[in-house]
Amino acid sequence: MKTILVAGSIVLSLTGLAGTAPVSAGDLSVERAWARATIPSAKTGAVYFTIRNASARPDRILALETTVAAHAMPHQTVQEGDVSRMVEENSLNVPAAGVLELKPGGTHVMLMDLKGGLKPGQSFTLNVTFEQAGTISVPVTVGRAGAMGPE
Ligand SMILES: [Cu+2]
Repeated sequence: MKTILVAGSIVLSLTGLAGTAPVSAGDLSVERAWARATIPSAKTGAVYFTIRNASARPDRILALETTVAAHAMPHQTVQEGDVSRMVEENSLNVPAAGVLELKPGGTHVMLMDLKGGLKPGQSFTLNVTFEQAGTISVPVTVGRAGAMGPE
């Protein structure tokens, strides 16, 4: 009986990770890709993920594209006293042999002109084009509104 319970919990945890499995191209891998749920009429949303670069050369994001929004662009959250605002970044750099982490309150991919909002449990593809590694199709899982990480 004990054995069966243990096996059951392993299956559950594997299913939970399925939506955020790493995808890679060349020396880059993208993992833990997620977005926050929005209300159905929302026009903007945010996507977060972690990029690992195994190469001795830096890389950078040149373009972002998805079917759920008209535009996707890199944004940075800037804190000025008590006020935080978002500014567009021209490109996102992935350091040589390093990690670029997109997370709430920091760097993120802004989705503009969403086509019907983002629902919890929904998944969609974000195509991320890098200067060196080429295009990676990243599966994104939508978590709760206000979530601080992938579930
Ligand atoms: Cu933003």
